[in-house]
Amino acid sequence: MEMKIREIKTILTSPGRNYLIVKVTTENGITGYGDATLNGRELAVQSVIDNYLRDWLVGYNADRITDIWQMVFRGTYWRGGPVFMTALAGIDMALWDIKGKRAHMPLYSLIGGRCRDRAAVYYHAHGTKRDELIKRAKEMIKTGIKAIRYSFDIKDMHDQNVFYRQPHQDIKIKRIETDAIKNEGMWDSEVYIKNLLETTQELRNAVGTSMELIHDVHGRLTPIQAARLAKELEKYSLYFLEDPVDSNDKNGLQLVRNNSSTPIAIGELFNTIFDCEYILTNRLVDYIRVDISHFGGITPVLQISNFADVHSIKTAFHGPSDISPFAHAANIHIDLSIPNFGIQETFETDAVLEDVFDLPYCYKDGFITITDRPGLGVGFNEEAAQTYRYKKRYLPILRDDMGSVHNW
Ligand code: GCO
Ligand code: MG
Repeated sequence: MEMKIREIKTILTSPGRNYLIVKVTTENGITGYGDATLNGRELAVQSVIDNYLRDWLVGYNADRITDIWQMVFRGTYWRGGPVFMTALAGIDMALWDIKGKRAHMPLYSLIGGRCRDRAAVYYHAHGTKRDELIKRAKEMIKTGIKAIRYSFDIKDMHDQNVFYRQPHQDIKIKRIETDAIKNEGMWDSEVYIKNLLETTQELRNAVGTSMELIHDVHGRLTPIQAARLAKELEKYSLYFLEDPVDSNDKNGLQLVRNNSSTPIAIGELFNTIFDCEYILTNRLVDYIRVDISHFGGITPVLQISNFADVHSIKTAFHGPSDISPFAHAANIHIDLSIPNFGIQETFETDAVLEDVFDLPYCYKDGFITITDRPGLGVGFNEEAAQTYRYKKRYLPILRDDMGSVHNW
C-alpha cells in the first residue's frame, strides 16, 4: 500500500546523555522514530539528515524499507562511514516503527516472531579500585545479574596522580583533562595487562562461577600482546574478550585466534556488512556485536545476523548508554527473534531518561523482556526532550608516555 513520507525531522536531546532522534511522519499521520546518535558527532549526523536525506526522501513510499535503504546506501555511490550509516539507521528504524504501528504488531512479530521468551543481558561493572569493583560485582549478583563487563582504573606505578583510563567510563578520574575538548588520558599497555590479569584472578575467585565475566580491550593492544593476554585469560573462562585488537586488523585478530581459546567478540566499529565479511567467513570471532545505529539500522542487522548464523557465530549487539532507547528496543526485538542470539549488552538506566522516553522493556534476573506495543514500542515525549538541551562533547584521546596517540 502506498504510504508517502510527509516529513522527516531530527530532535536533539540530552536526558543524561546526548541523543539524536529521527521522526518520520507519513501522509496519513503515522509517526515512527529512530535513533541516529553517534557519540560526539551528533551534529554531523543531523546535518546529513536535515540537509541531504530529508528533501530527497520526502514523497517516497514509507512501506518500501529495503528499497529506500538500497537507494541511500548504493545509490549515493560514496557509501559507508559512521556518520552516513548512522543517518541511514535513524531513517530505517523509523520506517520499521511505522510499519509496526500500521500493522499493529511489535517489531519482533514483523521479523519472524519470537524464538525465545527473554534475552540474557550483561551490565557494566566499574571500580576506580580493584576492591570497589569486586564489591560492586558481588552486589550485582544479589540483584540477579548474571553477566558483567568489568573495568577498573589503574594507578600509574610511577606517578600516583595519573590513572590509566579503562574503556569508556564517565567516572571522573584525574588525568590530563582540561575541558570537554581537550579530554586526554594516559595509557601504558603493559601496566594494563598486568593489572587486568591480577584483577581477573581476584574477581573470578570472588564471584566463583556464578557470574559470566566479559572484558573490553577497546582495540588497545598489539596483536602479539592481545594473543598473550587471551592465552593467559583462558584459565578464568571469560564469556568473551571484546575488541582485543584494532577492529580493522583482521590478520592481527587471526593471530589472537590461533593462540587462544578465549572466546572473542568484535563489531561496534563496523559500519557495513563488508567490514565483517572476512571475519565471519573465517570464523575469527564467536560473537558479532555490531551497533544497530552505526551499521545502518534494522535492515542490515537482520542480514548480518543471518550471515553470522551460517558460520555458527552468535550475536552480542552493542548496547551502551550512548545510544538511545529506540536503538536498545530495536536490539531487543531482534534478540528475541533471531536463532543465533547470544547476549545483549545493557546499562543501568538513569531515572532522567524516563522523563523523555517511555521504555517498553524491563530487566529481571539478568534477562530482558519487551512489551507487545506496536513497532519499536518506545514512547517519546517531544516536549520533555526539548527541555534537555544538547551539550557538545568530545570523545577522549589517549597518549603513551612519549606523547604519541594511542587507540582509545
Ligand atoms: C562498549 C563500547 C562503548 C564505547 C562507546 C563509545 O563495548 O560498550 O566499547 O563503551 O566506548 O560506545 O561511544
Ligand atoms: Mg566495546
